[in-house]
Amino acid sequence: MTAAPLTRDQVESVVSSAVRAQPVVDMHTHLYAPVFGSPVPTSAGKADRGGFLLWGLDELLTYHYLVAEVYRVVPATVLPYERFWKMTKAEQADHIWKHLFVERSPISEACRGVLTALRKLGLDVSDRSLAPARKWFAQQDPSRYVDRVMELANVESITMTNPVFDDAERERWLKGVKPDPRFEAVLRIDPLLRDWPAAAKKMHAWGYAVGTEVDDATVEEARRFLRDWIDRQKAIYLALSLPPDWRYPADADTSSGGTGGGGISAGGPADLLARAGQSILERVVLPVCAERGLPFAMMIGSRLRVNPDLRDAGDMVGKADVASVTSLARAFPQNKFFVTMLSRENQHELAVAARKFGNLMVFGCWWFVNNPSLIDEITRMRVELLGTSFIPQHSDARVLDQLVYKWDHSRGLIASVLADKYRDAVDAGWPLTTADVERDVRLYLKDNFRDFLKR
Ligand code: FIX
Ligand code: ZN
Repeated sequence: MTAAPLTRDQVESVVSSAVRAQPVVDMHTHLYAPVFGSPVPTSAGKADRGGFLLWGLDELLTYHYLVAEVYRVVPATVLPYERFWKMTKAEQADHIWKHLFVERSPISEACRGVLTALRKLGLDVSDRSLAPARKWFAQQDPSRYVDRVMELANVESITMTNPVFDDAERERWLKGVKPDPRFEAVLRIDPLLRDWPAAAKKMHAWGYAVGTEVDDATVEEARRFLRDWIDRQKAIYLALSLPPDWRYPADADTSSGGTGGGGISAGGPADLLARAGQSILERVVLPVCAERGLPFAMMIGSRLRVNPDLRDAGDMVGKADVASVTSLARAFPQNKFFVTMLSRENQHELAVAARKFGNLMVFGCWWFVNNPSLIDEITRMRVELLGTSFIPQHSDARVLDQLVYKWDHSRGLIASVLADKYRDAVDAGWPLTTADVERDVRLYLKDNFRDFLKR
């Protein structure tokens, strides 16, 4: 017997409960399983020794989003970058807390996120002091803390980002590492397309007979390199980010409004780099992804290190070319593409592109569009254009505790959009049930991702 259809007034609470109750599979983060190790705080005056799994108050406060924001308040002419980077994490955190939380109201999304995380962890900062919170974090046991955060955030699986061209990452895998099954690996390969000559040099040193020239021998060896690392990491997809001026094909003429291509000086070094990247994409990355049935994730629109002194905080957004995405999806129908774009201006065109290609899965409100006003706008537009066939969000968390706030904030926004859309369906006479809502929410927060991996 089918359950009684929901009334218009029942929709909001049913949707909100379903969204809160549905465990999330977080398809893109920079988090690591505890087995990779965590940074070891060092004494004052020295920066912390690097580590993989970042967690706790000082990491929350020194998130690169907040570093960028504090440098708007205390400029480099007052606090030279080098001096900031020489501080310990605790000293950096104190500096950010003072200037962005105490001396000004913490109302940016990144500031608000810290407050949400602390509140939901049961910490009280009403006295505006960090001391009690610091004491509490110092008492947490990292391995049990992962369980607590995943439970609080209602996240059942964390997808890592594993950049094979990063020496520390590569060494860690070569030593042998078996992540906890709740953490899944993604083979991140940005230099392959962003800087093939540099990538080729590293790969050659690692024993793969590749050359700068992308000839048949290099193609075979580069494919072997990817297969080796997919197997070593048990990677569930391959990923990279691309600059706003990435084009596919690299040399298509766009002066006549042609589809895709162009945007990079013809014949210059940039053009050669673009052509090498295109060969690697067409002859190495996509064939290996297709043979292994793995999606290829493209995160498009990040212009890296426009202010190098800010390090990870120094990256910028740029409007990219959606026609290049459609050219690629059309040229490689046997491949599966996850795509997210960084510029607000690209979102509508990308959603329409996804209507044209079933092998294109749009995901997330990435980085500079991961803010309430834009999550609402983008999710509303995507539901109107794509229905239930997209992945509304990923956290991009770099610090474990961020899962608590990123998913709390996003669940609220996604629920609000869905409630409006379900009310419209009820108003149009559709006999919507709670089971329908729960099924759709599971698609949005888990099954669209899992099913696309298996497709
Ligand atoms: O390329 C990426 O995976 C980006 O998400 C990161 O590079 C970026 O720093 C980030 O963490 C944004 O949220
Ligand atoms: Zn990321």
